Amino acid sequence: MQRFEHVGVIEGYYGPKWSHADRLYVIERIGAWGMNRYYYAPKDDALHRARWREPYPKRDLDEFRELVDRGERAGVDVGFALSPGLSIRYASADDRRALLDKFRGFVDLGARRLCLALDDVPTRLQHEEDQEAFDSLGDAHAALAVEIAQALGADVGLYVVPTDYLGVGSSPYLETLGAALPPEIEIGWTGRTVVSPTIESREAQARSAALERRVLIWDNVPVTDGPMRAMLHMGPYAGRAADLPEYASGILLNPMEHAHASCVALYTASRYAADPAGYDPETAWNEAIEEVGDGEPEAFRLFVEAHRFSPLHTEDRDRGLEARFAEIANALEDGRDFSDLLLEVRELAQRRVQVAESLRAGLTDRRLAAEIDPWLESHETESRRILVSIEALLEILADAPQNERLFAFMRMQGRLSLEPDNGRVSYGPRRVLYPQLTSMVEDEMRLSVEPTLIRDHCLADEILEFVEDLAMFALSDPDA
Ligand code: LTM
Repeated sequence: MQRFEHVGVIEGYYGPKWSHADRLYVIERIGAWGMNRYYYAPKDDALHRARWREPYPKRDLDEFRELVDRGERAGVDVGFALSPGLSIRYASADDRRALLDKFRGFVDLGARRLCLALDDVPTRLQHEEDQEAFDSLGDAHAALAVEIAQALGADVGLYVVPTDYLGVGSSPYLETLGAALPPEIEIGWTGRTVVSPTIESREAQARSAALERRVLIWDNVPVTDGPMRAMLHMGPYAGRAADLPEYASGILLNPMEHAHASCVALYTASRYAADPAGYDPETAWNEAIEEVGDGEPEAFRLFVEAHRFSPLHTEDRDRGLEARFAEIANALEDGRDFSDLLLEVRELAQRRVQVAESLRAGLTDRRLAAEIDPWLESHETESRRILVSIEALLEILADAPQNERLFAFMRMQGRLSLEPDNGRVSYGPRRVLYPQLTSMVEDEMRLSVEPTLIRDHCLADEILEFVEDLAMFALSDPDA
């Protein structure tokens, strides 16, 4: 039975980078959870990507050295990525030397893992000299990777993130890399799309066959960059096949820009990696809540329940609340009395309205409290919208004079109109685009069949609309 060799994090998203303190924190946490890799690859670090030729200043190098040292103590190999593909001239000896020198700088700090990140760069050779020197982009990438690996020697592990990094089919580009790169060079893959809802073993098998080695999965979980920025992905790691180690040498999770909030997904992934066949996402998620939500685990549980939605969990908005609400809808349809259920939902909503205050005051991890604050706001607002509408419905359906029932509906609308919208998503998205693609090849790029543009999927809105429809029915003139 194969096991994963590499398990950890690749900080490889677009947007604000983690702070040095965040990285030290995550390296320690993941090491304690049995993970063994952290790669530095933030897309918005200009010196990693757009201005890759320029050296890092001493201050950055000192911090990098501290990461390597901390990693050593925590059992985590700290690696560094460079992403030269936006401007490199593959045929230029000067460019290749500049890249190698910069990689060597990381080795001098003690790093023994490097990553050549060629994702999200032009998918054709751009420069005339390159078109003359190489038959294809694949040839240029293969030649560069082999040269770097040979120059750095066997002590350094090289991870290549190819330009064609998703999908299940093969391509001439992938076959070129597979055939040219020695087996000890790891090659990346994100699954059948960018944020793969599941990773099936037959998909991994196909990609590993094309690349002639086990793939090292760059898993875009729980990342929320680009059009996903309004989301907070707090669900458990899920949907990855139990026999993935047969075809994958490891998994590296690409986190959210919120380092501490990413720890729910990271912890659960560590449990999956330790025992893919025995992994139970909900057990791991409950353990993560206790640890990450230290100080206020019950409030934290209610909060993360409302932030589980992601391509891995497209039905999760707040399962407890949703189940009770569905019972009301069923009772109404069957003509049964649902007043007790309404009281129960009111209580669920009251508890949820308190969550933000409890977490602001009681979470032990203050950095986590700060990261999630915009979502505490949206959670509080949406919870209050639910509570206001349920309280109004209780009044509207009460045995009371018609004018009082009608005023209750108007008061409800007045209160709802004052609720702010900060654009963050709680209880499921009103609108979000997931960057799900079928191919990274320029002319073949299409949106995939996975849920991509999600609209009108907020549970708070659904509860509100249910209440409004019922209220309008109960309050309208039956003879009109
Ligand atoms: O996934 C890869 C290999 N590259 C980029 C990431 O940098 C980015 O964070 C994710 C999610 O948007 N998508 C990518 O294509």
